[in-house]
Amino acid sequence: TTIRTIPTEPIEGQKPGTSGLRKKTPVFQGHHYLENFIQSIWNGIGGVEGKTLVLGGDGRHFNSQAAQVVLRMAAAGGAKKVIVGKRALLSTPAASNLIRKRGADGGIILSASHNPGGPNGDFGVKYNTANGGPAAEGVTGKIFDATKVISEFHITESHDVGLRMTDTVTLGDMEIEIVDPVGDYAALMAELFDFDAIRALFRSGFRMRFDAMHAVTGPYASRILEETLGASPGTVINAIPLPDFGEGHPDPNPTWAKTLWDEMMSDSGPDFGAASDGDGDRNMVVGRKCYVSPSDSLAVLAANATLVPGYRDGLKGVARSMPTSQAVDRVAEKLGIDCYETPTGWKFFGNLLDAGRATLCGEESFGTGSDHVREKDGLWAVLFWLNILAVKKCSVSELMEEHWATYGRNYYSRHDYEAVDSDAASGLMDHVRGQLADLPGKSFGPLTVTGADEFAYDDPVDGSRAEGQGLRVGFEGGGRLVLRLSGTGTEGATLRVYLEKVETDPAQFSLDPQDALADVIAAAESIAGIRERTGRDAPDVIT
Ligand code: VG1
Ligand code: CO
Repeated sequence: TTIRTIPTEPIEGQKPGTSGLRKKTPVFQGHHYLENFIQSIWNGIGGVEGKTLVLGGDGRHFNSQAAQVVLRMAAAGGAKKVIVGKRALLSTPAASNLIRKRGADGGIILSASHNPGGPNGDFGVKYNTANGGPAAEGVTGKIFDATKVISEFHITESHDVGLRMTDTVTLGDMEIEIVDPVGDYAALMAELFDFDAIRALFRSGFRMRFDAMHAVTGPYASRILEETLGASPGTVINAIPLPDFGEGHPDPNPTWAKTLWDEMMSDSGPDFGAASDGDGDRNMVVGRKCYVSPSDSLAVLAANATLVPGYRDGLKGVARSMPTSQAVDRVAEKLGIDCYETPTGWKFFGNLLDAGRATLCGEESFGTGSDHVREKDGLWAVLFWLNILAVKKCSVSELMEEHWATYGRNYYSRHDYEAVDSDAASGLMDHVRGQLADLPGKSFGPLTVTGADEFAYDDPVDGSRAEGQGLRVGFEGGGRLVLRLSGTGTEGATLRVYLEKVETDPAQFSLDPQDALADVIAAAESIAGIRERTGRDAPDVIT
């Protein structure tokens, strides 16, 4: 094999966002676009010579072709070995696990996660470091710097490497190990959870539906839930990963997982429903006629963790992203453990997990995880719930009622305005930012502002600081309004409005969150002027 050096020029806008670089698929397929970014990763991390990398993706359109480019460029860079999932598939948590288990130096994940795929959908590339987690800001900064000065890339000339069977092959001097994407991950789950108890639960007639949304978790969920744990055939729906996710939007929420949602909201629905996203790191959990908000899910897992073998000894601490509701804070308080508040994006949890300060982490965006890997993990959260239900022998709604009775209920909702004009969105943020100093003491209907600021985070482990991480307004009684712009979108700007209200009166625990939050929603409108500035009457997605 010959290594070729190809002259190139910097391409604008290759700046990794909340979770890697995401662009429209045709942009990624453009001249040298992928090659420039991969070479910039190699350059940003000091080269890949002698290193071992993990490689896999969520199977979306362009996944296979991109994997071949990464393999050829890893070989050209002198990498010692690449461990790649069969058919270039690996869920994000499975990739994280492989990096850790095999002591690899890092990994490349080909995914735009919950964004739609296909020829006109989105594609993405993410670099994870040796701890198995998304590269921290210091590293992504170096990669971005490298994209701005790149002048050439290196690639081997070769035929495509066959990835259809588990095998070990070579590309030039580089070894390629093609692995079963599910095996190691399934083994890890069996270590953490009481599989016998979950098997008994399914044997007792407990019915479940898992919507894999034609994304990467299909093979994982089929193997673990149906083949290993004995859930009845058909429990996993949309189980075959498709390059365009069956024209769906692989985002597990009430809007996009509509089929599952409708089934769960009917009287004769299954006992338990769940869904996962494109790359398998998100989860939605829903009981019969009982939706569990992701923020509540994190709180419930924390409160019941010692019922699960992998967490029997208790939690070292918990962490949540800033916009995530404070439900878990109440659990941490009761348990007497630390609760950290980090900026949005899993990369900010890495140091806390590595330092043993937090065991469980979560985000309001359907992300929950623990120190078993360094990514959020969809199927893990689902198994955690199953394990708790198997031990407590109660329904999801009974468990939620018990939880709220103990800790109170943090009503919570997120309103997303998608593909908003970028200038209008930044104008809105500037408008709110300009009011922050004057807001405390002001009232909006029955709500009085107690504090308002722009969130900045000082990492307690390495001292790094992340600024400009969202605007937050706190109200008397613990309610909050948070505004931020998405860092994963590929079209215009996406405005996220996060709404929270603390309720301690048990008579008020069963309201529709949109009704319970009406005052906070009205305050958001008065403060931010969302309708006028975005030109929208209502959010595109409510979760
Ligand atoms: C969104 C979520 C964030 C999550 C990120 C990646 O980011 O809000 O909580 O970590 O997606 O998730 P943003 O910047 O668009 O709000 V995934 O499953 O798409 O990797
Ligand atoms: Co994801």
